[in-house]
Amino acid sequence: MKHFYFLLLILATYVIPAQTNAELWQKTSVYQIYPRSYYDSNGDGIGDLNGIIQKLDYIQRLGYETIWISPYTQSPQKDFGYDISNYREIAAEYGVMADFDSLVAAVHGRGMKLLFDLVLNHPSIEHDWFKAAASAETNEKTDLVYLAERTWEKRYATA
Ligand SMILES: [Ca+2]
Repeated sequence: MKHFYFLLLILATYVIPAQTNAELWQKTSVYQIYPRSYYDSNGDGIGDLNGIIQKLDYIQRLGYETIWISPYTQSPQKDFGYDISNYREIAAEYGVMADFDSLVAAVHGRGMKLLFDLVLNHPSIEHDWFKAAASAETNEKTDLVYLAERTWEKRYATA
């Protein structure tokens, strides 16, 4: 799936020509940021939202109009942040919600756009909905979470 997004990014950036009636993704240039390895503003060795803010002028000088940020919400980091355990809270290592609000304001203040990489199709096993769905055969979350893991559990339980 990550390769699909990369291909989409290439198409949006280089292949599809800018058109006046085109959608944003068809006409903008996109700078993709993986926050953990981008810019560390507080010296803890982990990139963070304030680090992104500090680099906005640089990104804009490069000619980019839109920033696409890989997941930055709470995650146990078993899939490099793509395993979200809470979609409503900023991961502590990246900052707090006020930092996120500052990032949005700083991006928009430069006339730039911001894309969020919301990974809704595979939350962490630590997400509340996943835990509820996995706790029993049927409950109110069972239909919301597809548990491929159960296949694995059954496979290894009989081995
Ligand atoms: Ca940091």
